Amino acid sequence: MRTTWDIFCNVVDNYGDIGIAWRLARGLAGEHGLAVRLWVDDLHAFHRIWPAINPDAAEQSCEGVAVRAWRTPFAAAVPAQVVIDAFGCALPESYLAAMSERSPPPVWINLEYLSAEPWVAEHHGLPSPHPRLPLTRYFFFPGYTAETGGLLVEADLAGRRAAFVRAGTAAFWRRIGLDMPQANELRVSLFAYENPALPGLLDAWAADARPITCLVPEGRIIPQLAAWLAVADARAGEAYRRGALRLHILPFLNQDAYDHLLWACDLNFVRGEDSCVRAQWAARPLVWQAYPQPDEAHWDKLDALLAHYLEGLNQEAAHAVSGMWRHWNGMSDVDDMAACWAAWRAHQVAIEAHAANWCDRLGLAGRLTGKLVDFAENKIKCGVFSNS
Ligand code: TRH
Repeated sequence: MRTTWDIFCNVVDNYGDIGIAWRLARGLAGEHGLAVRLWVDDLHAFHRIWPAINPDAAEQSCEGVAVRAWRTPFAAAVPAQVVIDAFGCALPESYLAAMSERSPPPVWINLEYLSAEPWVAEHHGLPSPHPRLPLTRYFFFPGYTAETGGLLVEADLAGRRAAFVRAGTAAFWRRIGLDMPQANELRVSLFAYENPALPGLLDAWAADARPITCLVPEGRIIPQLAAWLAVADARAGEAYRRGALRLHILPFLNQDAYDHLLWACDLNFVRGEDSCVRAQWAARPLVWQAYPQPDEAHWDKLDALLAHYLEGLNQEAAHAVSGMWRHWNGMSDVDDMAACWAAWRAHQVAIEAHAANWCDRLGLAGRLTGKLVDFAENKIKCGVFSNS
């Protein structure tokens, strides 16, 4: 009998929550052969990253995953053997009660946000007894070291990416309406939150000595982009030229096509959590905009990832990368954008080589789906079901 898994995803905002929950569900079902049910409270957000999803269906099956609309009040459902609440979302009370009535109770795991901060390893796997019910919830922390829950990645990703880079880029560019890049051209993807540093970056690109093509999937950055272009709106399918810079607005892509964009570009501006990890697996240089948090808590996250990411890169190139990342995230101790961009350009070759090496090293953290399955199966085998 296949082990049954329930994943609960409450979409707080944006696409990271559902993006990660969907990637995880696909991996557990497709690679591990598990019976996975994914409960999502916002199927419209889901539909955006995976258009095959019907946003109005209470129940549907997609890619071997049973997808369920998570509605209030919550309809009675028999809990799975393993229950995951993604990012600490509160499970429905009736479902929790049903969990506590199961014998043995399910293995209950809270999948946390990813961080490169050192405390993550100490907290990974810790139990927390429920205050009332005979249930124990375990904290599962993704991370960049072997002591953590590792990173979301498919077993065949490196092979698929290599095949795409070898033979698939021309078709990809054609599909989105572009020619192959010129020899000295830089292709950049831009996925970002509103950002006061954007006009400075676009100015620097427009003034670059070599052509730059920037591909922008539709999203929150568009109004700011339109303002810089001095146009009323910018829509998918439109293209603009300012100096050395060509800007192409793309439709929002499905999750797999977005990977192709990351693999095809020379540099990727990414944000949040999932696109940041995908850009690292793309083995290309990236600039990360961390999800803004109160009291600038995201700056610690950014510096923690930089500290890992820059290991092994020569000092000047490392300075150029951290200058770009920190300036892009509003950290004040860095040069203006023109200087940051000039430094990045000056060290581009070293930065590109480093991105490929980093991607090889990332594997040392382990694959999150496999680690999660081992963790849950161990708990099932050991019969660690009570909250003692
Ligand atoms: O959308 P985000 O800003 O999500 C954020 C973060 O996850 C953040 O950590 C979390 O706290 C907050 O939501 C609530 O960025 P992220 O994580 O990169 O997720 C974007 C998803 O959208 C990712 O799965 C890739 C996908 N995507 C597409 O499928 N098509 C596209 O065209 C683009 C640009 C992204």
